[in-house]
Amino acid sequence: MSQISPLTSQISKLLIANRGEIALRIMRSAREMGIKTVAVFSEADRTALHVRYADEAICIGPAASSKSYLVGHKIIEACKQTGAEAIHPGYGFLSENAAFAREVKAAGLILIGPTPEAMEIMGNKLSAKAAALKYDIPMVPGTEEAITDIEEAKQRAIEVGFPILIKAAAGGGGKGMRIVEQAEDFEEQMHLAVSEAISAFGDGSVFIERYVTSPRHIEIQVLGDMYGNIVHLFERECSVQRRHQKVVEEAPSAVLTTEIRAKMGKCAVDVAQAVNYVGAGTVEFILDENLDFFFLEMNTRLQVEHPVTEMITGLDLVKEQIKIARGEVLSIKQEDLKIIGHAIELRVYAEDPLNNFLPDIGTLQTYKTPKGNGVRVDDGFEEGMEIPIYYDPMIAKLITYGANREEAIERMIRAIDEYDITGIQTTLSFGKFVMQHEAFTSGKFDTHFVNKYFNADSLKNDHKEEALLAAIATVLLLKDQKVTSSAVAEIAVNNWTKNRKNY
Ligand code: MV4
Repeated sequence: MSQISPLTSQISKLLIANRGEIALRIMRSAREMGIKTVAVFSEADRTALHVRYADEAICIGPAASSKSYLVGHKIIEACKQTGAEAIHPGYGFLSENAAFAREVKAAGLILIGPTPEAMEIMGNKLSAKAAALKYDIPMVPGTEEAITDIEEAKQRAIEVGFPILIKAAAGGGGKGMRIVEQAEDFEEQMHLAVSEAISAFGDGSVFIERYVTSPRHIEIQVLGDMYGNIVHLFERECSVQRRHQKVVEEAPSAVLTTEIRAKMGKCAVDVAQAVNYVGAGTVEFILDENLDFFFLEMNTRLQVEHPVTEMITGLDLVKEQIKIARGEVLSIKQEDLKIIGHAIELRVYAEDPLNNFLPDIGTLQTYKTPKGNGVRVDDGFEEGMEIPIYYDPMIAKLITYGANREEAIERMIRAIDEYDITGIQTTLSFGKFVMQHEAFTSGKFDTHFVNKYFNADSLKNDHKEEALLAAIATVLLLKDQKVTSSAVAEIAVNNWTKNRKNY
């Protein structure tokens, strides 16, 4: 039962400062709660689904995000114009921007998210680690402060042991990260890391950590209210990634024991506690071969992969975020939380896995989503729509749920086969490759999965089989007609190119 707390505020209209699948995802929860929704959109998104779904919609500028979705004052202005009392920033764009969070507050509006102070501390890996030092949180050995003296840092690197990893404090997406194998390369790599960090983040602060060579990336979902109550909603395994872009996520992880899960969960709650965390957040860890884990950083937003946590806990994270922002006391107790079943998410990108994942733009000529038991599709497109070039190439998130990991995988394969997309190339076939790979099914994989096992040929064989079947079918069809074998071959190839699923 939820308690009535003294500080609740009314949210009758919510502005969603985002686009695509996540804007729709947020609006659906708001609508279920009886909250009116306001969409903002760029000129490229006039006909987008999030605009049509919302109760009201305001154009905030040209296609480029820097002129629309990233312009804080236009979004605050849209709230004033429509009477929205709160803003949900989703992920990306302004979601982790502390300056924006302050402007929203100053305008008398509610930002669905943590305080600007928490965003700021967690926005820097060094200040995040410093905050976590208050508690007994395992961290990778290295330097606790930004490196100012290269010789001193090199001595520390020798103490810690090579290989070491240089990281940018302001970093994200693997930028400004460099592996150093031996002491004599240290100085050169340090200079390269600093200049990369300056050009990417305008901040050249770097630090070092021992390089964990084969880690798994495991993160813990947390929720905190305004009264210091914090719970964790277990882990998500996100090791299947390509160039720091996650491709497959699942919950729970195939390798965590109940004991490690509880320890990691407690650490995540402590990290959140260290910054008086309010709202939904994610604490990121790496896990080594001995199942020892280390805190890396905290993301102060709703994450793309949040649905897998929703599936295994039965919670609606967006609703929880809104209730927290209204000032309600967390209605969830840690001891009541339980993992039920297994969920997997595949990110469907408009990228060609046969061509080095080159972004593929164009029109969704066919777009039919899979349905049925245990299948959830979070998307923002319809058949006939164009994928705009201005934004993230993610078309959809395909999420499957099962009683256990095997069933979730089987459902994912079934759902991938049912998904019918033509007009653009997508990562669906790559997802099927992952689901069928022994390293994935056995659970024995790490962040190197894609580099280690995937090349375009692994998919081409799949297509060869399809081509052969098409050829046989064509021969059977034409066997009564007088045609040459080369003509049969040509027709077969044509049939195959026309009919093959564009995935
Ligand atoms: C590491 C690591 C190994 N050792 N830190 C990459 C992005 C940033 N979030 C942290 N990252 C890593 N930090 C130490 N000390 C390996 C990675 C890493 C990684 C982590 C999570 C998911 C994917 C990754 C891919 C490459 C490297």
